[in-house]
Formats: sequence, structure tokens, C-alpha cells
Amino acid sequence: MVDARSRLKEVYAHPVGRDAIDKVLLQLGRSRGWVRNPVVANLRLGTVARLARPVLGDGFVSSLVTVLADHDDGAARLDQVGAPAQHAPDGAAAPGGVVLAGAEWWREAVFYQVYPRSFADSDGDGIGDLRGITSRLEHLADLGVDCVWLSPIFDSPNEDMGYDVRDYRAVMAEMGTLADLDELVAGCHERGMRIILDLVVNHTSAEHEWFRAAVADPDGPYGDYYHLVPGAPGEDGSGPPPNNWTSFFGGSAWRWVPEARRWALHLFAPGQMDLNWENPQVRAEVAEIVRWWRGRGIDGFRLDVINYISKRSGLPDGNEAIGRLMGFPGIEHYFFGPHLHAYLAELRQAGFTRRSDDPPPASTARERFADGTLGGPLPPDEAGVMVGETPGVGVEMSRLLSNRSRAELDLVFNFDVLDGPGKVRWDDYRYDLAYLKGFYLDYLARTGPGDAIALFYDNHDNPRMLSKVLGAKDRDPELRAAAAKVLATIQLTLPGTPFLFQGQEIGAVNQEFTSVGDLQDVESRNRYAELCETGLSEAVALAQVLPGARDHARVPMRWEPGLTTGFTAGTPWQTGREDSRGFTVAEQTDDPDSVLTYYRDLIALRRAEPALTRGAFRALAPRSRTYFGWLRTAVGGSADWLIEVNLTSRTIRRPRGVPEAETVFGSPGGPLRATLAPYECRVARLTPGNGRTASAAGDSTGADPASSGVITSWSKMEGWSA
Ligand code: ISL
Repeated sequence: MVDARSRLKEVYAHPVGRDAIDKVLLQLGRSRGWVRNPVVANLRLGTVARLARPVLGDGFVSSLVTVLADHDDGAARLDQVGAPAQHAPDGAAAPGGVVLAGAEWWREAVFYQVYPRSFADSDGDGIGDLRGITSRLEHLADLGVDCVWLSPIFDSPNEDMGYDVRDYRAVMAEMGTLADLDELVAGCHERGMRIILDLVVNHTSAEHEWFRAAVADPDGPYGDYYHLVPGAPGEDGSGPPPNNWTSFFGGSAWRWVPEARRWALHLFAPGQMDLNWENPQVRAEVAEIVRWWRGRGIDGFRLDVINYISKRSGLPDGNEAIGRLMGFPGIEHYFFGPHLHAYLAELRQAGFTRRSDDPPPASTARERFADGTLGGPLPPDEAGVMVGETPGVGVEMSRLLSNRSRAELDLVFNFDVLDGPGKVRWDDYRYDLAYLKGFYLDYLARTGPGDAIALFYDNHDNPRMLSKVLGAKDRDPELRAAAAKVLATIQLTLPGTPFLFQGQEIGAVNQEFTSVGDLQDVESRNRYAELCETGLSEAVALAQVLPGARDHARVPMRWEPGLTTGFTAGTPWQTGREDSRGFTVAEQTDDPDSVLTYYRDLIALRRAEPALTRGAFRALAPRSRTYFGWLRTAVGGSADWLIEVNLTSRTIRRPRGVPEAETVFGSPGGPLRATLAPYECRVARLTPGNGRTASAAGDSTGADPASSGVITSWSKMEGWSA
């Protein structure tokens, strides 16, 4: 039990405490070494509170203690999870080279996120739709995708592009019909791909029938489905809202609903009403929705902001200092709420797990073998996959949510990888890939094969990572392709489950939007309006919105050159601002050097070589800020792989000598040299201990093998990690 007498090191030993402290340090751009300093580590919390009072005010420490107390068995639970086994080989190779057929198929799968509105439009109305996606399934199958994830397609007034659901059992009219969806599901399964949907159940649209019923009769059965709070006597909405929580899209998280004479909580847009998960009826409804879709053949869900569902009862005010630090007052009361674990475990059982008397689903994916050929339909999965979208959770919380032994979520997203220390999405800065390396090395050291890391850089809520890395140089076609391949190499060969976002496979970058009229997203528009209200000029306000605008990733997919990019025969709902050559699917498909070919070939290699998914992992030269290299070792040691990338746009020297390895993949190609070209990447098969030298292996630099420290054996190779 942590209290004011506890020492900082005791807080740091608690999984939630550790993540909280790490988060604060990251936000402040400070090193974690600070906490390990014995003087600091031994400070009592009460002392910290006194020392920090001028900066943090009152209540900071007690807020922290409360959150830790919610998860006081957290440390013990993590012990049960066990010390991470450091990504040692995870079991024996599957018999016969069959992959993705087991209960945990998703551990080795490649996921691909489709943003349906912007993928492909079949009927010329300018909005992407389900038939459009079906017409492009060959592209995904060719790429080697194992599971397609569709962003929301349920009926919605689209205040937040489908993340405001009006009916969980109907398809949004502009995207098609249930029959179209059935066809799309069958089309995926037929090609050996699974398909998951987006489950947005932290909130519903204000137009959902539950909310309408709640407003009509706040004291009736649906009143308790939401967080509806009566105002003071005579309240007309002008009084202060029930607490100081703010919405992620600006302003208070409360709006007055005059018909109900209640305040209603909305952590996102005013039309996205937070559900009250404390109500068992709400939880049962959600489980039923999941079961209904599982019956139709849906293989699982990505669960939107699922870590926000459990709010502290009484909905108390958020601590101001935490609010300032994190940008969202109130967040400590719901981002890892008191009943989160219980609700997830319950949903897994009641919604996602098959019962013995369940009828078989409408269809299941065909088995796909290591060489890409297809077998018959697989038996139904015991449980649908649960991919948690979990903004704000750190590594320890990720383990508590996703470790195999916990039976909560299967995979979680950790967003800390997306922005460098002290940076947030809205900042205009160049992302340093050395941070990405450090992030993953830390993550991998603290997790094991029972934990699950979703490897991702792009999604519909973020600007493109490629543009963050390259800045304005993302218009240079060579650098753009080279850096795209670096990202692909890291994402597809580190331990973890890659989630690609549409367009990544062709090196998609940010758009050059020039006016607020180019932006469609509610978040960007609100932010722009708020900045203008503070007195900023329109140009300055726009400049402060563009770096983080979610619109960059939401423009139509570039299938072919031309104004409408092969996305639609009509006028696209959102226009991209790009006319570069060479960065469309059509131009890249048959080009052996294209980003698309690189992705396709690397995914195929990944499927054929279990070492690249299940193999042990060992980092080389972990402290280098320019070089990222690692080894993957197969179970039984049949093949050892060396993967290396140059994280910079400069030529760099290898940290040690030239290893003996046969390059299977390389950009640029050719033999390994003593230097790595800008954004060079390699996937090579090691040839340990055969005594060949680098020059014999074709080193064109003519470097003296002895002085360049040629690596000729596995054991010397290991020396790299020292
Ligand atoms: O973009 C953000 C707000 O500043 C992120 O914090 C984002 O809102 C968060 O990751 C949750 O995202 C998900 O839920 C939102 C929706 O707008 C996003 O598109 C969705 O991915 C509300 O449903």
C-alpha cells in the first residue's frame, strides 16, 4: 500500500507508479536516471509533495496515491505475470510450416488498418465504401496481410467520422449495406485473411436510441446508461458543470441537455456521450453486440479508447497539476480506472469467447501456409481477438492489460512511441529515430513473449511518421523511399505484431494543406477556432494545427496518378494535396525497387522464416544513436538473421566490423560494407564461423578485415551487445 510515507522507489516499484513517473519524465523531456539517483529514490512522498508544492500545488501526491490504490494488487499481479523472459524463442516451430492457425494467430500476423472513407469508392459519390474495399482485396492479399481492420463503418451521424455510433448493428448508409459487409468478410476469408472491426463503446452518438431514451426519461432504465448529472436547482446550463474534466476536442467535457435537465459527460465531441460502464446492463449490451458480430464471421475488434471505460465513482475533480502536465484535467480518474481489469475480463468471457452451443460463424478464414498457398477454412477461433486502443498507458500497464495470463486484452497500442521526449503531436519538429530505437529496446527488455506489443507508427489519428522523420525532405523521392523502407524493416522484423496503416506500403507522407477549409476533422477545426479565439492570426493558428492534424492520414488512398488517384470516379470527400510521381500503387506494383515491393517481399520472408516472428531477439550496439541492429535466432538455431538500419540521412560507420552474412534484402542492395548509406537497411542471413572474410564475402570497400574487426562467428557477433 503506497501512502505519503512511502519512498519514491516504492512508487516506482508499483507498475502504475512506474508508468506514471516515466510519463511525467517523458513529458518533461527528463531522463529516467533521475529517479534512480539514490537521494531522489529514497525521498518520501510527503517530502516530494512539500518540495514540489510551488510547482505542482496541493493534491498532486494524494491524487497519485489514489490511482495507485485502485490497483494496489497491481504489483502482485505483475508478479503473477512473471518476470519477462526477454523474448526468448517462444515454443517449438509449428508443425508442417503452417502459420496463423493457432489460438494466438495474431502474435505472428500482419494487420492492416483500412480507413474506409478514404480507401476506395465504388459508386462515385466521393466517399469510400465497403464494395470499394472488396474490389481492392487483391492488393491486400498480394501484400501478405493476415488481418484487415476497418475503422468505423457502423451507422453514425459522423460528428467524429464514425467514432460516434448511432446503431451498432447497421452499416453507415454511405458505406453500403450489411449484405456488402457479409461479402467483404467472405472475400477476406476466402483469401486467407481475417477481418476485425472498430468497437467504439466508451461512448455512443447522442443520436443512439439509448441516449434518446435516456434524455426522454432520465429517471427511467436508460438514464443510467450514461453519465447524466442533475444541475443545481433552477439550473439552465449556465452554472458550472459537475467537474473540471475537459474534452479531448476542446472545452468542458460536459454539456447541458435541456430536455433532460441534466449535464451529460462527453470526453470527446459534444455528440459522443460517455457510457456508464458501472451499469451491468451496459456491459451486457456491449457483450451482445460483440457476440452478434462474431456470429456474422467478424474475427474480433479493435476497441476504441477502451482504457477510458471505468470512471472513478463520484466523478471527482481532476488535479490541476496533472491536468496541466497531461493537457487534460480529470484524466487520472478514467485513463486506467478502478474497474478496468474486471470489465475487460468480463467482456472477454461474455462477448468474445465462443460457447460450446454457439452456431458456427458465417465463415472463417482459410488457412494460409508459409509459402502463401491456401488450405481449407479454419475452425472458428475460441475467442475473437481483442486489440485495445489504450492512449496513455505505459509499458507496465500494457503488460497488465495484455499479458497472456491475464485474459483481458490480446494486444495494446502504446502511443509513447509516436512523439519524442517533451513533444506532443501538435509540435512542429523532426522526430529522431534514435528515440524510436530506445523506446523499443526498453519495451523489449521489460516484456516477454507472453506480452503483446503492437508495432505501429501511423494511424488515422496521427500525421505520417515518415514526414515527422524527414520534415520537408519528405518530398525528396529517394530519401522518402529509403526512410519508408527503414520503417518497414523495423516494423516487420522486431518482435511484436505490426499494424500497417493504409498508404504506408507506398510511402505516404503528410499533405500540404493551405487553408482550414482543407481540414475536415472535428478536432483540427475546433483547435483552429480555439486558437483564433485567443487572438492568434488565422495563418498562425493554422500553422499550429497543421503539424498534428489528423487529416494528413485521412486523405484518399493513392491508387494511381491523377487528381482523383483512382480512389473515386466522382469528387473525393477530402482532397489530398499531393501530385508527386512514383508514390501510387499502380506505379510501384511492378517496380522491383519500390517501397511496395519491399513491403511485399519482406512480409513474404517474414511468413517463411519463423525466426523473424518467433525467434529470440538480441540488440547490437544498443547505445548507438545512428545504427539500429539486431539478431533474430530461430528455434533450434536453424537460421540466424541480422537486421540493420541506418537511422540517419548520413553515411555512418558500422559500430563494429563487417559481419559475414548473406544479404537477402537490402536497400541499397549489394554486399555489406564498413559503412551504411543514408537510411540503408539490411536483412541478412548470418553465416557463422566459416572463416570467410568480409572481402571474400565481397566487401568492396577494400577494408583490412583484421583492422575492421570482421565478425566470423556467432560468439563474436554477440560481443556487439556488450
Ligand atoms: O487524437 C487524439 C485526441 O487528441 C487522440 O488522443 C485520440 O483521440 C485517442 O487516441 C482516441 O482515439 C480514438 O477515439 C476517438 C476518435 O476520435 C479517434 O479517431 C479514435 O481513434 C474518439 O472515439
